[in-house]
Amino acid sequence: MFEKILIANRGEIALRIHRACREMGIKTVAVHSTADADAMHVRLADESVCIGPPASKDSYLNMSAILSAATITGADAIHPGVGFLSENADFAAMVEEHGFVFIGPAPEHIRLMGDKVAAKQAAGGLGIPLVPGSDGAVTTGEEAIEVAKKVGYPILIKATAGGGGRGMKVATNQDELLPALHIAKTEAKAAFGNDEVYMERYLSQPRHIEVQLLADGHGRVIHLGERDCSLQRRHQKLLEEAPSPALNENARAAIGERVTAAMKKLGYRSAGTIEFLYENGEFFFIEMNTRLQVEHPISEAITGIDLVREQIRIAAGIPLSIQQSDIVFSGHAIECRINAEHPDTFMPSPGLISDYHAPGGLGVRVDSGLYSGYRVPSHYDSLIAKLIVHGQTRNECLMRLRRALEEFVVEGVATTIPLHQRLIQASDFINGDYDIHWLERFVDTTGGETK
Ligand code: MV4
Repeated sequence: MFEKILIANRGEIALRIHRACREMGIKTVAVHSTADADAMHVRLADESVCIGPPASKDSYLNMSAILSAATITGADAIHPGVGFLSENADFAAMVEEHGFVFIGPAPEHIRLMGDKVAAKQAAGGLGIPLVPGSDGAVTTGEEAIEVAKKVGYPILIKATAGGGGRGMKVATNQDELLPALHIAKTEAKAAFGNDEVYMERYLSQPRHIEVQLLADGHGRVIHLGERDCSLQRRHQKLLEEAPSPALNENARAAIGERVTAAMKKLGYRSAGTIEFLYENGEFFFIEMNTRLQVEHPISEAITGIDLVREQIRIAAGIPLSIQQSDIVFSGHAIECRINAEHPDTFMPSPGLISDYHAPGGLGVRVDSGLYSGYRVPSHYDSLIAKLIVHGQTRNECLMRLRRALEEFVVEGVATTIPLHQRLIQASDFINGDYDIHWLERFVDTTGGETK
């Protein structure tokens, strides 16, 4: 087992990884920019190294600075966390080339799943259900018209180098198709330096459901059920829940088995998440994330499995000690992302935390690096805390979540706490009756009422 792990990340996820290491008796190295010198994970780590000025490109994305920090501290392995370099295949390869263990998948799998067309073709070949569409990239208008005839309208044109909602254009009929194709290619070229696009049938009211998996690279793959991440605004998740209110036991087992069989065939290693659109009882693959995800704690809450500990054990070459039959799903969990943003305008709200009190009690977890006197920097994403609440039923979880949000004190910056308090009172949400477009409508129609 590793003696020392360098955590190549910041904020709440760096603290989360530090906690798993500490419980495993593994020493931790925190890296930080000059803006994060007072961060909680830096305070708690066994060692810390300043890797650069605030800008991410000069610090948390600075591969050579991170590798140098690993060298001078004698780290055995590097955990990339989420975001930053966590899905950078070149970084994963460099880590291994420099003699450290990358706590994550093999670089070739990171690269494969980072190319949206190659990922879709690989997923299809592994038996994962796909959205009907083109077989790879579409280059000419004639080809686009043929694909659309086969697939049917409305059609979605997606940039191969896109992802996260960037570079998508809808065509509702043939008259709109060629102009949409031209615009999509032009915008993709401008945004990603690559004008390649592919086509899919457009699903108009899907849910966004993702399946969490763990694979040890020795042939054992298990799934930890699904997470419903449909409540997003401009592709930013705000609240996630597990299990999805839309799935029953059979649907859960069916998609779980398809995913684990596929990842066995691929020879995947580490934690991974397969993202689906779910509409009319059918799953359609959209992307695979080859990293730990922000919302992983709700899967931990309903299974009792520490995903970061399992990632570390897998990276150390230890076969999975749990098998699918050991996994018992228990209760319901919801995660609220607490962002330092105005709850109506979503404008970032960095600043000094003048007072902080985290809720507690049975079934309440807060993952955050905040403390009274901490200054939320303006250089990074606005996530400052995750409130994860578990209950034996969804109703119990909702009641507990309402109580925990009332207890949560964060003074000095604006936060999304009032938005969550409004959201969990909405009848559609209480009924679990929402799709990927619901939150934007909710915010647009009820925004500004933060009382
Ligand atoms: C789609 C779709 C509808 N139909 N594909 C957005 C980002 C990327 N993950 C894929 N996305 C979508 N792909 C087809 N064929 C709708 C979306 C989408 C979306 C997906 C998940 C969560 C939120 C979303 C918000 C807008 C659009």
